[in-house]
Amino acid sequence: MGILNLTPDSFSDGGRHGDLAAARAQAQRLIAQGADLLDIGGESTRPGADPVSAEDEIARILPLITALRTAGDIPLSVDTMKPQVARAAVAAGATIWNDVAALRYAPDACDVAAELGCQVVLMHMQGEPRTMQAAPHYDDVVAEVCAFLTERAQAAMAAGVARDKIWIDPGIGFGKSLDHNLALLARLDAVVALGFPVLLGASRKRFIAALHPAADAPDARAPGSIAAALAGAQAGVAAVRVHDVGDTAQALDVWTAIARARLT
Ligand code: HH2
Repeated sequence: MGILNLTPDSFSDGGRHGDLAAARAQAQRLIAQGADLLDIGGESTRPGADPVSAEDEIARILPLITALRTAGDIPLSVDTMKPQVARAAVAAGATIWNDVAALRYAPDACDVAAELGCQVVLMHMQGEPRTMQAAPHYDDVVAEVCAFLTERAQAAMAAGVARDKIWIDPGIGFGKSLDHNLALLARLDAVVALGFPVLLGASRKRFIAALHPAADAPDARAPGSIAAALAGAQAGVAAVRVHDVGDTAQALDVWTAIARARLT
């Protein structure tokens, strides 16, 4: 899953694809590099980010979704917490609602997901984006994230979302310390064992710089991001959400070939 943020302030690619022509060009680059789907976002969820109105978010993302839907058939995902934004994106041709709030942002979120009939990604986050990194705390992060994801999947299904439309995501970096992120990356098999396809989003995140201080700039974090993606592949995740699509695709192709050769 290639990341395309149409935000002025995303931690890695914020402000880079502001106008429609630049965003379309970036989408074409990600597709050429091997993306199987694109995740389009109009609000940054980085720690400390300022909230955006639904109207502004829709105005940022809709022209691109419409243009990409007309030009080709790559599946499109909309990265939003707001049912109103998901509704507009799906009407314009997105087929996946990627929700970092796991359908908790608005009281009608589960009902809207059911009504839209799209796929939905339920991500774990402790707290809310503005303050989530202040003092994250867990007694057992893996068990608590798994319990949360199970509860959210049940809530979605109780509202009428079909089981086979649900993805889950442990939410690397969302209300988590370095140790919490590492514990989750080490036990992705436990998340996979919950029985839903897992999306992993570790790309260019801050924990990489914590482990390798020379990677302070987000776009210097591709190698660490790829290491995390390979840990995901090893555990059986269904997709990785990444900025560096070409490099990640190359690493995954080699890793997959080695894994297959092991079986023959
Ligand atoms: N991470 C980010 C945003 N959306 N969605 C899922 N499902 N999983 C993630 O890990 C995830 C996500 C944060 O990264 P990015 O979009 O690059 O930055 P920003 O939130 O600043 O726009």
